[in-house]
Amino acid sequence: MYGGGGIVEKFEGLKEVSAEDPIKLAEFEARIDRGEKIEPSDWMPELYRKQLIRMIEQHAHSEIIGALPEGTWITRAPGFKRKMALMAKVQDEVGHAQLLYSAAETLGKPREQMIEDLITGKSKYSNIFNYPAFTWADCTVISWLVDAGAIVNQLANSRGSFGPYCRALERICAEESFHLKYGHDSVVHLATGTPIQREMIQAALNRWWPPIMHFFGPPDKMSAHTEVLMRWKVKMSSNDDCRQQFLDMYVPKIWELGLSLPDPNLRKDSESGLWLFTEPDWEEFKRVINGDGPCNAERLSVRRTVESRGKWVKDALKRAEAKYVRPYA
Ligand code: BYC
Repeated sequence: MYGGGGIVEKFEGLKEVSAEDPIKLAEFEARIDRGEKIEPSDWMPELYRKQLIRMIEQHAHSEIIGALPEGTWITRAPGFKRKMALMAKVQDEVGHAQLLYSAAETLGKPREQMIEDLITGKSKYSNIFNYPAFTWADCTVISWLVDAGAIVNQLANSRGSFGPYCRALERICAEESFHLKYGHDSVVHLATGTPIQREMIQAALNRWWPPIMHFFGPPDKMSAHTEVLMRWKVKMSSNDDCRQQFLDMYVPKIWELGLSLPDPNLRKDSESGLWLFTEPDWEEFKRVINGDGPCNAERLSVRRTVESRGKWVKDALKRAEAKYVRPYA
């Protein structure tokens, strides 16, 4: 089935793949087809390594930057219980970044380089975190629907081919499912509250809907990486499939709360079973992921400040030979 030539032909446009040893490539693809996990010390095509580093690194950056819009609400959360829950959630997101940076490091890119590429704007991170969380309702929409979208994508990919990424995703999904419950509870509280609370949550939903539609990535026909990533089981569900699954699971729940969505064309087609919607503005998406969204500059500036303020801690940790100096009493 895997005559090396056949595989290489399918990747005709991809010079890097056709330069690989065809026998090793065939063995690699056969392992993937059998559902085996690829581990960091196993042979892998350079393109697989590169694509994984790109995707896992962007994912890690998204977690660490994603902690910022909700993080700003910790001091302003309504009530002690919600403050505690939000604090734990934000801490989890930063923990997810740690897991993901470790998974990406196994592929050979040092963490310092990844952080450098984030703060210099070289690497991407999720579009969604470049929008402001003006009100507490914005914060609850992130906790519910952004986490919901993330779970759809991550649950699928946790069954993928690269061992360290899959194991990180399994743990992340378990934690995200608590976030989802907390987010849902917070949204229900507002949606069943006073008229002002209902107005707040509706306004937040209207603001976040377009970036949420963007969150799953461009339509499959415009997606640059889906084909090769799905072939090698890094992505187990395409951008369009994840978006459809999200709409199927969450639009009815949003409508049940008496809330509306800012898309008059949004409906489920009874024949195809697919959701129909107005295409979100893909030009805006491109601008935002390339650094020109409402909050990109602010988000990166926070990370740069954190890096420069925390540098002495990292330097101290690296100097194992340095003697501990007793502080004055
Ligand atoms: N945002 O060929 P495509 C969380 C880029 S955080 C920005 O379809 P691919 C949370 C894409 O990178 C969890 N950029 O790409 C945290 C590519 O650009 P480059 C976030 C995007 O990789 C805190 C170009 O567009 N989840 O849950 O096949 C609080 C072409 O796209 C986006 C992940 O990171 C986007 N939305 O598929 C609360 C999941 N979409 O690299 C919650 C991991 C596309 O060629 N990532 N681009 O310059 C993935 O699953 C995939 O990378 C994507 C995109 C589905 C996002």
